[in-house]
Amino acid sequence: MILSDGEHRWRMGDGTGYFGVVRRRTAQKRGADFLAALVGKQTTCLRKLGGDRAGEVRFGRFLRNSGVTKEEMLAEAGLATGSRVGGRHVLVIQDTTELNFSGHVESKRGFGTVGNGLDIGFFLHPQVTLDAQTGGIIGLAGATVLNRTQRSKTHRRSRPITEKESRRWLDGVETAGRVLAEALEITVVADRESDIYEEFARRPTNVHLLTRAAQDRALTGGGRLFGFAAALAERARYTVDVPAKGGHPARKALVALGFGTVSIERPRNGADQTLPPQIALDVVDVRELDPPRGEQPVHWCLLTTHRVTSVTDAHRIVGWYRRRWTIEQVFRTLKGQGFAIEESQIVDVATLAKLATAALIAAVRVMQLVHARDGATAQKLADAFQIEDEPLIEALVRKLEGKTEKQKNPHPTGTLARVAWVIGRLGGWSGYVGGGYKPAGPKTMHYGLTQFDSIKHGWSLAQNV
Ligand SMILES: [Mn+2]
Repeated sequence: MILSDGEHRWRMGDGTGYFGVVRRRTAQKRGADFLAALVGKQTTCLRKLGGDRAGEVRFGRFLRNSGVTKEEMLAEAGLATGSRVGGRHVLVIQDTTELNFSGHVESKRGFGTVGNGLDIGFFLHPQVTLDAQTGGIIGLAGATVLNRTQRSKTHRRSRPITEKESRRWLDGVETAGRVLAEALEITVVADRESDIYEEFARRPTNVHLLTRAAQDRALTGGGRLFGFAAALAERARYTVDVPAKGGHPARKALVALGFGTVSIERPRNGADQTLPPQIALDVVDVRELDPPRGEQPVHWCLLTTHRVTSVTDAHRIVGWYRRRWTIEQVFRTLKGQGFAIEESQIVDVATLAKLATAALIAAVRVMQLVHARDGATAQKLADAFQIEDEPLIEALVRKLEGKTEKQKNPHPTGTLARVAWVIGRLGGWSGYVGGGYKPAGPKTMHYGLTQFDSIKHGWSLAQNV
């Protein structure tokens, strides 16, 4: 079997070629090669990656012994993302997804349990970076891989597991501030699990927070947060789309928007008593007026360190929070056709964590292209590719364009949309839009990247002659 990142090609079969190359390279570069190799494969299911049983064994050994750690891969991804954020306001969406391998219970070693306490697996907790203005994906800032077997380690018993697990939210904020230091502004966006007093108290000075409230916190001077939010004056009224969920059809909801400033009190129990006793935050509350009977009413109570003093500010905050769906899409891509990470045949947890990390980085790259494909994110090629790739991309445009106007790449040179057109075409997309033709989705983009990486390999060989 051959792995390629478009730049290098290694034969796995003799067991020496790949490792011979690897030893001469820096750790970070190795991480990048490994990722590119992974993107170049259609699935993370080991049997398919390895080809046959013998190949499967070899690939498993490669993953275990390649010397590429998940930390190196994440550092590499973070470095690339950090280099793209200069002068931009970025949203960093963080959330947790559960990888469940209960389909292979008997074969797995070293696993912890996932949410239901019985199945085996672990959690991935990434920080996905977006342009705040357009929503275009810039890349991965970092991620935590959490294996719950840590529960049983004696020396950790002194601290409750819930506290250790909630640490990932604080770590994510710290990572964002460090890795994306070149950004004009950083706003970390997260759901209710991230409503942690310490997170607000310890945020780095260059990071803003936007979190959905989970706790009905005591306010300075009396009263509670949820009562305060419910009593906010209505400042605007508008209609939102509520997507279909669990047997409930999609519907429209009329909502009222309110906002105000609060000072939340340090919790009496649980919180580190050296933290500041109060924190000033702004609240944006979106509440459905007249929810239909039997439907879950729309209600978001958002807490932010940004100042909110106008209806425009409040709408902006809600808009940023709604960008959270991007991370849900990354998770769906990771688990869906193409990557199928939960179907991996790898039996030991350290190797699988490595593979999951690589697949996560690749899934973010795939979603970058999906989001950029219609030009709405107005991104440059450099948000996902190397500037040196441009001559090859232009050669591919010429090769793939048809004779009619409809078959031409409609996007300007140097844009990510132009590259997404190429990658989509390489993945099997017809090139047509509208009239029943579907645009290129994650599976097509993933396959297109495979093709691109092998073409790039051939291209760089030709340039070197
Ligand atoms: Mn969540």
